[in-house]
Amino acid sequence: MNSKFITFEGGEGVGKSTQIKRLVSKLTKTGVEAVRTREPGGTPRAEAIRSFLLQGKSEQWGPSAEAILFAAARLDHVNSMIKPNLADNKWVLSDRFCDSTRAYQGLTGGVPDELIDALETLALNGATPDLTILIDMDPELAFERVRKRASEDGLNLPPDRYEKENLDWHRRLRRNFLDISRANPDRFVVVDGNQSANAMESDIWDRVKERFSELAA
Ligand code: Z5A
Repeated sequence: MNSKFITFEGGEGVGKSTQIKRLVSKLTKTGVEAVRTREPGGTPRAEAIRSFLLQGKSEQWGPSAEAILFAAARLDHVNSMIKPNLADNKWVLSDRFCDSTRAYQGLTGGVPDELIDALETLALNGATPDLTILIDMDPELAFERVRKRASEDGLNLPPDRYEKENLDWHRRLRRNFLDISRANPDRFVVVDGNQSANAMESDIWDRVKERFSELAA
């Protein structure tokens, strides 16, 4: 079976990490070799940029500089992790990818389309996802999940770079992700995040089998 590149997108707490793990495990049971990765990050150099970004150290430079940093991390991720695994015939599943830059820094953060387009061309280096799964839900409900996770984990961490934006900002972000999905109907499927993890898992599995008919064989 030919390798595939699948990305998961959406706001914080919608269930991307939970579902990506479940999809890797489903694919593995089907005999597909699948690897999970994330952005920003996925390689040691990109993880170093992740810490810098999410600790808010780049905020004072403005959203265009942040978009460039996300792209720098992505370029290393694509060239050192994503492409080699695809070339090795593995399926690569990434928790966030280029649509996060377009949604967060571009459409919501105000970075012009021309810069976002140029960074995308540079950083993807031809590695366009075969399928992008957008998990869509009301950010207020998603934040309740994040708060519950923090209290169950006994963590009292300060909010990261984007957690501290207000609810209106996150509602705009949600609309922008949906706009991106409508502009790329051949690549995106949109899944309702406001359902149980098991229901979402079977919804996603049905959509993946629909998209890659070789899995159903
Ligand atoms: N960012 C950017 O600005 N530009 C870019 O180009 C890129 C990223 C690539 C990375 O954050 C930040 O970087 C992100 C965008 C920005 N900022 N924000 N905000 P991250 O990687 O640290 O966090 P995240 O991507 O937002 O993930 P998350 O908080 O871990 O959420 P999630 O992966 O979508 O959800 P989860 O971990 O699977 O689930 C959250 C909790 O809900 C957890 O306790 C689960 O057990 C629970 N859960 C999961 N599913 C369900 C269901 N169905 N029902 C009930 N509870 C559930």
